Amino acid sequence: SFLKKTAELSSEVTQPFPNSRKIYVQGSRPDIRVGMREIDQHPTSSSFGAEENPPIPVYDTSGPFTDPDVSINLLEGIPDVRLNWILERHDTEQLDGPTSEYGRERQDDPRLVHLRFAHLRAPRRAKAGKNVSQMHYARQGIITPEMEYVAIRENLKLQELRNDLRYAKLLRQHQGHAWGANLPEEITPEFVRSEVAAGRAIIPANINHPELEPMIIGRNFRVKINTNIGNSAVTSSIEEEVEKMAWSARWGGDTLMDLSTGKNIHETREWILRNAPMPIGTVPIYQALEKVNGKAEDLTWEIFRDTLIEQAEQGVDYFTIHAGVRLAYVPLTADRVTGIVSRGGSIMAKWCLAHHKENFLYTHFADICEIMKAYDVSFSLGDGLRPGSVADANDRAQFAELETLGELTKIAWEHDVQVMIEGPGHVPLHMVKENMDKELQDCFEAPFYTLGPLITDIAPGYDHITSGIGATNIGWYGCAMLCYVTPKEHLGLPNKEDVRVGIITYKIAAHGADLAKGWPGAQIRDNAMSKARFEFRWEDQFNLGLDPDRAREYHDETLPKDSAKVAHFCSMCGPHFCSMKITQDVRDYAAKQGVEAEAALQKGMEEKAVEFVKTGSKIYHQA
Ligand code: IRN
Ligand code: FE2
Repeated sequence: SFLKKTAELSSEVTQPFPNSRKIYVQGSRPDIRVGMREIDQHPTSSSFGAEENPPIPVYDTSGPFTDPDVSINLLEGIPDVRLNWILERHDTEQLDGPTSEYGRERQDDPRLVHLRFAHLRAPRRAKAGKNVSQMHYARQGIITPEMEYVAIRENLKLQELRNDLRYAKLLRQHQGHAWGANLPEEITPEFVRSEVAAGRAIIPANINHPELEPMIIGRNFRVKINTNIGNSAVTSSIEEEVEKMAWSARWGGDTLMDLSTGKNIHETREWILRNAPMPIGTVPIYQALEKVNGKAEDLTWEIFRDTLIEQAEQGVDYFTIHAGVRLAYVPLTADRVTGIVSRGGSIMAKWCLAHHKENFLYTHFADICEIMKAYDVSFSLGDGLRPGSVADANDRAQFAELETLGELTKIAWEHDVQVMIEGPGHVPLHMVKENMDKELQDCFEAPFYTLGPLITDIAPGYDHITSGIGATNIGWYGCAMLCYVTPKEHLGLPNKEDVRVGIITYKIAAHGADLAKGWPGAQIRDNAMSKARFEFRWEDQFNLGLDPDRAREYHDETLPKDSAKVAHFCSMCGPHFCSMKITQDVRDYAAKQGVEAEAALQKGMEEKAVEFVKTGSKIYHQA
């Protein structure tokens, strides 16, 4: 009954987006099929006839969940789209079973056996002496299928659109400004390779996560967002966590961190991974702490090491490792307003103080690299000393840690292990740019991955916004990935609705940054939306949005009738005072009269002025 119950996702998660189609763009070989979504639009009808509005392709993180042609059985996991790429490299070997102690003990768990049979999978590991990281391949000049996949994904059919007359106007775009970045006109697989080789971008892709649809994190690519699930909920079940993962994929989460700490942690992770199209990250020190019953001082390198291997063999794509919390930095937090706010940071600080020894993650860093490269797990070097209040922003503790993360980046790169750097936290707006600049300098341009930052501390309940503002700014300055914050930040565990709001907020931040940077083609969706809005194509306006359901719901709150979906007004200004309606009337008038636009505008406005005086009492709202 347990298995039966967890076999299906809710229709809320799997229903296709309105008027959208899942499409696949094929690469140089048939098994490189990159999923995208295309939003169909209605034609424009005017007095001059009907004009076709072409479909708008959008980046799609929802994997197979929104593809009606793929039937999902959570018991079996989603298709292994990447498996053949891993096998054909002939540099890995399949193990008899998990090699970690903890993994072995759970090998025959009835809740896992099913998944493993379905996939006939035991973990794989690099053959002796081999390094299976994408960075390692890139540095040898090899373009992997994963690299080609992300190149197609980032391009989003732009070349095709440029050759299609129907998109001519939609391609109009303002000149952006990318701070010190180098955005190409077209993303080629070779460009992807060179960015990964240089360490400026990472493709988190564990060889034990064959279900992954590869994606790239780097400042010369689209800005990405990370979502978190799990947390401390003792109440939430495995099925709920899997549902949350799919929910995150649906709304646009590019990566997902499983921060579960409760019971069934290993089993939950297995279910998530076998069904996750996006890279999955974890903070292994959380599970290690559970293994010593929450007593930080009892942590050992051996327990931590076993946890790393356990999770690497399950397929976790990136690990947050708080190796920059050095013993000498802990006293630097003494005068802070909010001390150490990072969970992982506080665990390591406690261990350092209890033993008066250097952080074992720091002293064993090279050993960690050996594990990472045997599975291609990427580092997300943790910001254990990030500021938890604007008062503590950019202080010595924070920056001392950042400098150490730079030192560790170099060591990881000597092993060809992929790295990104975690960043703050709470930072007032005028101090945000310094964070980005210093990260690029100290960490040799490794991708930055920040939590917000929150630009003020005064708005509990709205911290998706306080942080979304900081995130938009740092994304523009060159931050590669933004860790989402939900409205429940500082207050409680987010529910499904909070997750959705958090994701949409961060999609706005990431897209705003792409626009500001001048990412090629970023503005197409805005242009399509604005055209639909101007032409009162209400359905298209909803459907082109990040959250079509919410847009429709808000519209229908005051004008629920179907007829309102073609009306040339909304309830905001009412029928007579819609500026867009007036402009259109003016244009029609100009076309009919054959008068110059300027003159028509003048004349039209005078007529509207008369109308205004007559019907002024009908204003419903004013924004
Ligand atoms: C991102 C940037 N800085 C921190 N994060 C995320 O915060 C990190 O990736 C993880 O998901 C979460 C919890 O980290 P701490 O509190 O253990 O540092
Ligand atoms: Fe905070």
